Amino acid sequence: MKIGIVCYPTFGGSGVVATELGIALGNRGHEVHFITYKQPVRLALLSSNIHFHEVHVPTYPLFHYQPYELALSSKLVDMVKLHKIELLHVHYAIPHAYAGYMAKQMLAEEGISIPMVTTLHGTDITLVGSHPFYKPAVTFSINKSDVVTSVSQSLKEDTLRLFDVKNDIHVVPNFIDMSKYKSKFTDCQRSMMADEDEKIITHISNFRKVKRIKDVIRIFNEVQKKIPAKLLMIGEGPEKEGAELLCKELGIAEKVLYLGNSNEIDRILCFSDLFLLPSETESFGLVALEAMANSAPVISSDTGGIPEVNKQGITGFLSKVGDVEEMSRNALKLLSDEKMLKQFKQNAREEAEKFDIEKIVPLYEEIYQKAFTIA
Ligand code: GMT
Repeated sequence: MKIGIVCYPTFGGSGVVATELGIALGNRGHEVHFITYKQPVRLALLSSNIHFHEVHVPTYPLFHYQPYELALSSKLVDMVKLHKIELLHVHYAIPHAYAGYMAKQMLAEEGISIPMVTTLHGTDITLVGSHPFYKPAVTFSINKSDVVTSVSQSLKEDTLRLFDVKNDIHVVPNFIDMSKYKSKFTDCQRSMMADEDEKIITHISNFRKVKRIKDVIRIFNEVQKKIPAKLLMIGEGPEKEGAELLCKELGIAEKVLYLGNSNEIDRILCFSDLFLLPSETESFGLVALEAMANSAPVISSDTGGIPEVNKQGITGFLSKVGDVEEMSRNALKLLSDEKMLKQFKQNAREEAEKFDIEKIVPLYEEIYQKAFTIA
């Protein structure tokens, strides 16, 4: 199959999922074309059947906002015609599903019919998409997609609650390539981050409000009062400065390392004892799955799709959003009981295996076949 993938090329989960899916489809013999404004961060290697086409948006002083949707839909039309792309898979409704639908319509004018699969990822529904300023366009583009998928049951329910959706939503969970975790990294840099006797706690995100970064710091603050520990913070975003200030105020700045963005998070997760994800909402929590694949148990909030990934009392603990006290207690309970910690680490890894890419990619291939019969 010749598949065009549209996604955000950044560090966010939707871009990561789209990129890993495209690579896996390429490995399974499909021809994959990524169409976006920058080469996706996880797309290190292009090959004979994995291509990248950059969307250029020329700036013009008249425009206060440059029309990306227009440039994207035009590029989609050109690429579909040039490479004979047979199906479009757009990740994140805004504005990709909208631009995809416009491309479909333009192609139809020329007698070319192409199915479009839209995957909803979370904030395109819960935070941004349901805003009254976007809602009519998002509802329209979801309803005009030939097949719609969501990354969790929880996101499907949110979509049905927030939008007047006419078509079915298929739940296809996010995934992880477990073959990457068969062997441990040999150049493990644990000793550069912490002393032997210190536990390592990790948080990775885009440091936006929804991630409740200050809860991460407060949980760590409670833990480090009782046991030697370091907190590794990976990512960049608007809440970072406030978090750094809070660390200073609490007198723990030396125990918290901010490592910036990284596309090699496994090299840090591989020696992490615990992962913190106290988000306000999370459609899935791909990063929790990545932590679990690296045998790190997860202390998280009990919200959105997180309970579909992190299992209470098995792979970690879940608490009400903002319940820093309980999250700290659970973190301490786990980190101070070596036997329990070992068991949770093993459980986390085993649970992650249920989301192995080998099990999930065929589900997308089935969805593509279905899209052909609908379009
Ligand atoms: O976490 C973010 O804010 C980034 C966002 C994105 O669009 O990349 O992540 C969303 O999609 C991920 C992949 O499907 C999910 O794992 C994240 O849970 C989801 N984020 C939210 O729902 C807040």
